[in-house]
Amino acid sequence: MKEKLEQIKKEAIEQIAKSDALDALNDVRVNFLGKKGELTAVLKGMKDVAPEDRPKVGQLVNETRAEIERILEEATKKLENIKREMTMKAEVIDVTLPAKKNIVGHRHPNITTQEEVQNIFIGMGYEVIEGPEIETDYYNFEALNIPADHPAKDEQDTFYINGEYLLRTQTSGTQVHVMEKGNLPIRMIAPGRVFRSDEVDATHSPSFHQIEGLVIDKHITFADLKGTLAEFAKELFGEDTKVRFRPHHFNFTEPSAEMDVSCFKCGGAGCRFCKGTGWIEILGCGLVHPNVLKMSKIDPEEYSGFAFGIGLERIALLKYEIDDMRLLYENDVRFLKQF
Ligand code: 2U9
Repeated sequence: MKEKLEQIKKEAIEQIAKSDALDALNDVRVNFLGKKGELTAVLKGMKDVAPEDRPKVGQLVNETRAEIERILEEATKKLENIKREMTMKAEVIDVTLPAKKNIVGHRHPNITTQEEVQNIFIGMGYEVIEGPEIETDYYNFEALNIPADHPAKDEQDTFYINGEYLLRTQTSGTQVHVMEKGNLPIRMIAPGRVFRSDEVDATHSPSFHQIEGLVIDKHITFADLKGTLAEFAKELFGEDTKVRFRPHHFNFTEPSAEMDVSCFKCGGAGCRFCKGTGWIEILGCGLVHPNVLKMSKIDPEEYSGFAFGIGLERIALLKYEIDDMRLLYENDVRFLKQF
């Protein structure tokens, strides 16, 4: 029996020595120590051993098993170390190689412009309030003193969703929502996307962005409007910027005006940029129409206000000297990353 066990051990050691992979070692383990392995077979044969010899033989079997296990363990560790070293060699990182360039996106010129305009008004104490892009006829037109037969309400100019809802054509509904809440005074700007059923060309898009402003307090006059917007123009286009107001008509303001800034390219002398006039139109404005105040339950005898509207894309095109609005929407990164 002793010889048989010695023989098993010898064979096991030989096979372990020949194993050059972890799988092969596992096969050795199964062949010798497994349920159907050679040592287990010896244990199963114990019934043929004389009872007085059994403890001795049992001890021998256990010792042999322990010895094979120890050698297997040693061999496994050795192979594992070799494997780890090979992996480390294969995965070595050359820290001297140049790093891969991470392409990071950046703000769209529209957003940069919006934030610039917003920050100027935030600096003057205005709140920034966003409203819904889907409005009812009341908030988009009626509450702004735009009558049912006004051409702006024509289906050719407005995207109607159904009889009740439409895509807002201006952000003014946002100010109406704020006025209805009745917390006066109001000093707010409403930035956001608006929609008009326009054909796409160099200066028009069916979806564009506005920033509208509204101030309502006691004793607000046209002087407040002029002072505020003149200061805004200086901050946006430079300290030397002059402004002029030309009479205009809007249903929601009375009196109404359009504001021009002195050309920031030629300083007012006249150039290709300002089409020789020295002036560039940038916004519309006026004192809030008494009807508009009344409809939102504000007493025009006690309160007055001014409002203005800025087309954001127009400002972005001017600031970045882009001559076609379509370039802002084509999303050609090679173009956009210049700004
Ligand atoms: C309320 C009362 C009055 C907002 C105003 C304009 C003048 C204006 C245009 C600028 C270029 C539209 O995007 S554009 O085509 N807007 O000229 N907007 S006053 O007046 C309001 C708004 C809300 C309650």
